[in-house]
Order: sequence, then structure tokens, then C-alpha cells
Amino acid sequence: MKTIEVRKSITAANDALAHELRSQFTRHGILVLNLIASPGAGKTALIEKTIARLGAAVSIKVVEGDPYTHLDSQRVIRAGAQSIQINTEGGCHLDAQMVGRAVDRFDLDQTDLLIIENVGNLLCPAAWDLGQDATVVVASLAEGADKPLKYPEAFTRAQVVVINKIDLEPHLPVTTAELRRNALTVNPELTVFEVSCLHSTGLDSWCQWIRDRIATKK
Ligand SMILES: Nc1nc2c(ncn2[C@@H]2O[C@H](COP(=O)(O)OP(=O)(O)OP(=O)(O)O)[C@@H](O)[C@H]2O)c(=O)[nH]1
Ligand SMILES: [Mg+2]
Repeated sequence: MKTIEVRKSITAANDALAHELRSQFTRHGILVLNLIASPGAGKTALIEKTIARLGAAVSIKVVEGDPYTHLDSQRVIRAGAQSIQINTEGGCHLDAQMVGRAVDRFDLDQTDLLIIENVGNLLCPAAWDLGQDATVVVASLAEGADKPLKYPEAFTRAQVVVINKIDLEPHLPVTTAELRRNALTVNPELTVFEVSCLHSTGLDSWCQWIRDRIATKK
């Protein structure tokens, strides 16, 4: 019982801070996406491709969450966007306080899109509100089609699923259609994109979705 009470109060404090962040982002007309996925599903690859396609017209900032390294923020900076790396020192998710401190270092008046890459796992990040407009699960086909059924919280709390690595389908015993079906079984409201970041396929619809969402924030 005691454990449950403590966890509740921590989440409540986070929710209050996330609410403040959301108001701040809304005041600045910024679209905020929280990317959740297993390690290696392709979150950073998707961010790199998004910057390459939208970066000329859209001012993008990226908060990177990783247990230890700065590797992902270095990749994002090389791709052409400003990025702040948060190291959780082994922690399994980002929280609103971490994101708040990071975004204080961005010029929010010069930002259209804020992408938050959460720590790679499908459990903890789902429970922590970061003030985002949408939670995006990046689901790699190579991980199997059963992940929405095994980790439903990530998918029920998300608005979007980007199925990545569809180029691997000929080499795998699973299909993109199966993964899509399982995601929609868990959450029929999901918007689903099928992409290969490696081959740059399927990214037009993803980027158009972002453009349309940014337009609603202005
Ligand atoms: N075949 C294939 N490989 C991909 C694709 N997208 C990413 N990868 C590879 O998958 C690996 C992981 O990609 P990342 O973008 O680092 O994945 P991540 O989700 O950011 O990983 P973490 O931050 O460590 O959780 C890299 O070796 C990428 O080159 C894809 O569409 N197809
Ligand atoms: Mg990454």
C-alpha cells in the first residue's frame, strides 16, 4: 500500500509540471511530440529523417533522453537541429522536470516543433506526461508483431504509431500488416505510418501529418 501511495504522489507532481509545460508550449505555438520505443527501434533515425525533410521550413528543437551517452544529440546536431541531451544515469524514462530544464535552454519563440526522444523502453516512459501534444510509438518490425499486445500501455496512451524498418519484411517471419493490426486492436484510434528510415520510404505522409499538426498550433 505504502509503495502505491508514494508512486501516486510522484506522478501527481510530474503531472502538475507537465501541465505548466503544455501551457508554455501552447503560448509559443509549438507542436510537441514524445517519441517512445524499444532501444534501437529507430527513434533517432526518424528524427534525423524528419529534420532532413522539414528542417528548411520548420524550426525544430530536440530533447534527447538516454541513460549515459551524448551520441543521439550529436547525431541530431549533425542532422541540422539544436539538441539538448539529458542523461538519466540509468533512469528508465524522462520526466517533466528534466524536460523543463532542457527547454529553458532553447529559444521557444524560434521553435515550431519540439521532439522529445524518450529513453528506449516501452514500459516506464508511457506513464510520464512531458507536456506533449502527441505520444508517438516507433515500433520496429524487427522486434516482432506482438509488442502492442505485450506492452499495451505505450500503445493505448499514444496517438501515433510509426512502424519502422519495413524494408526488413522480406527477411522476417512477421508482416507489417500483422503489426499494424495488433496496434489497432490495442488502440483503434491510432494513426499509423509505415516507414523505412534506412530507405527513406513512407516519410512523406509522416511529415505531412507533422505539418498539418503544426498548422493547428499557430
Ligand atoms: N534496416 C533498417 N535499419 C534501421 C532503420 N532505421 C534505423 N535502423 C537502424 O537501427 C539501428 C538503431 O537506430 P536508432 O535510430 O539509433 O534507434 P533508437 O531507437 O534511437 O535507439 P536508442 O536511442 O538506442 O534507443 C541503427 O543501426 C539504424 O541504422 C530502418 O528503417 N531499416
Ligand atoms: Mg536514439
